[in-house]
Amino acid sequence: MPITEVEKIWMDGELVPWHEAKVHVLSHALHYGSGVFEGIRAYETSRGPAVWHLDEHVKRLYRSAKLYHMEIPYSPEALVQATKDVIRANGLNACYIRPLVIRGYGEMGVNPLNAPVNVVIAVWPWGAYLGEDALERGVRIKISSWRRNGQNSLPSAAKATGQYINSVLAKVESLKAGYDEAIMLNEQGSITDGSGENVFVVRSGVLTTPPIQAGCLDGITRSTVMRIARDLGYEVGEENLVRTDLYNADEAFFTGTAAEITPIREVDDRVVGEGHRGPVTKELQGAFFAATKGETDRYQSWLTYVND
Ligand code: PPE
Repeated sequence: MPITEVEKIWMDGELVPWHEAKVHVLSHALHYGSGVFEGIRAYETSRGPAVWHLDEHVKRLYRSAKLYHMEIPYSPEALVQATKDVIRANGLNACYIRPLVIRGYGEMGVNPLNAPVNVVIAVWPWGAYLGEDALERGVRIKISSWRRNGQNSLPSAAKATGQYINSVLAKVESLKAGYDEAIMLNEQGSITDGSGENVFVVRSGVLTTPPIQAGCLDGITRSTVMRIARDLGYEVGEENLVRTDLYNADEAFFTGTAAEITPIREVDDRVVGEGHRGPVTKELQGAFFAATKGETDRYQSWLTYVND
């Protein structure tokens, strides 16, 4: 998806012009994937832009950094403030937010420990991740022939840049075969997640999503949707799923910061349910988007208002 450029990027404590936010080609992370990152969204509300689950995303960023022995040279509070500052500096009402912590320039060789740690927060307007009509029509997906990286190779508890090369294999395979997205199985054959989304199935009014231990990212939208669904009275379980659980579901959908709640209408050329967005998915989308706009009192604490 092409990037919509804005004015400024927050880089190592300063707001720099978009085209000056550069790193050296010998930066460690470019060669060895030694970076951790987040994907966050800010939504438009009647009180101005508000960042969705900012504290949760910042916490996950620190957990990811800890796994790779990266010391982030800022406090979580400073990164929260920087996020607000960069949104304000660009005058955005709604945007995607990409914090990135990398091992920078100064050392070559796999050992990252002596390379500096650089921190960037970029923002830009980003529409529907899987296409403009995907939120309504749903997407066609394929179970990838590529397996998800295992918990003892590239742990899914961290959101590291390097592990996305695994997602790239799956995503490209699915696109070249004419699908919109891929889902990867783990080495045991259970469903993990999409190349950039968690997955849920609905059957007889019960929602099920794979447990984190299956190898999916501990998605913040996943937890949010579990909470919203329970509040709406649905039973929600975390259980290992196999590919036929997707084929035989009444409904299936993806969750993710970028993907939000995207219905899945076909898996491996099998129509899921009625082949369009189902009623449960629609209800969850309605509750989700109302909350992002600040319209739901009980979920106000999930929003950080940029202008406060
Ligand atoms: N699984 C994967 C592999 C993943 O990358 C994401 C987020 C999720 C699940 C959902 O997690 P959460 O956003 O916390 O609900 N993927 C991010 C990056 C997408 C990209 O193409 O870049 C995102 O959605 O921001």
